[in-house]
Amino acid sequence: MEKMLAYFNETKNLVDTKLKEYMANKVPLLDVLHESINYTLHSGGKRVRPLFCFIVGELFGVPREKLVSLACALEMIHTASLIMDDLPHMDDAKIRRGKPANHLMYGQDVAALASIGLLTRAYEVVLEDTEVPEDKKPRVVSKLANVVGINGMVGGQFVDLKFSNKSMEYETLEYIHIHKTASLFMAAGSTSAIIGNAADEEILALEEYAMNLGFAFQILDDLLDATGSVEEVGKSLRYDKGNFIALHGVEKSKELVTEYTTNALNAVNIFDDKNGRLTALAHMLLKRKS
Ligand code: GRG
Repeated sequence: MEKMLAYFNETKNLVDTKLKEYMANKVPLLDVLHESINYTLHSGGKRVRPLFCFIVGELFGVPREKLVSLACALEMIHTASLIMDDLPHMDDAKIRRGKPANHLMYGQDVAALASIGLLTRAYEVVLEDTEVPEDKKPRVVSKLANVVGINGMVGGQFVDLKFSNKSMEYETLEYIHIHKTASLFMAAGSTSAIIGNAADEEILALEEYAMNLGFAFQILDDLLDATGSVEEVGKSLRYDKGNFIALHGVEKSKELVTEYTTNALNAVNIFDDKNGRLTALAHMLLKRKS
């Protein structure tokens, strides 16, 4: 586990440095917009999606410099979604990563623009990166667009806003979490695998792993909402909407975390002794407290 933590910190530092480069401001008139973007981009995110992207790259022998723009793009999409999710007409959250939400610092107008600015920059950095093979870019960018769009996070957020309540069907909850949370994990795995020339069955195995891990991650998020404190978890907690805890209770939800994690690990058995870091990542996420 210590080795994994060292690897985690290495990739996190690489991503942090590159994100600063990508989001450096060259136009003084845009200072406040960049401040708003960088406020949330560098407010202590765990960088889990980039980490998964690098782990998958390693499976296929892809050097980190070929993946760093993609890893940053995943984090930019994730951060854009957090800023938007916290807005008053969405989740109306006041605290994110232990700090005031972006719109409370910069206003709703600036926060909305920061989110869109980050989102669009994500596509730009991958497309402009000469390290990413040209023939892979259309498939990678298409996956990244798909995961955000109507059949991805936007759709998941819509269903969450309009249909989430304590008595909703399990299928509705499943739809929300596959699209809001698991799908970006899946895209992190599949886009990195595409750059690594993975076979279709390997991409499918990684998507299966990511979907199950994303689910376990989300149930854990709900458990933290239900049993943690704002100070510990570092964000506004949601008790009001339907979630795994409302549907199954705390104990059953904990069992589900283990069940989905086991499914995730089974999915990547095809990589035999090369799946050590995927196993370590799953165990690390199981232990998270925020
Ligand atoms: C992509 C701009 C854009 C919009 C899409 C707003 C929206 C539509 C979707 C919301 C998606 C969302 C916020 C899902 C929650 C996912 C989740 C479990 C977040 C917590 O992830 P961590 O723990 O967070 O990795 P840190 O703080 O570590 O980065």
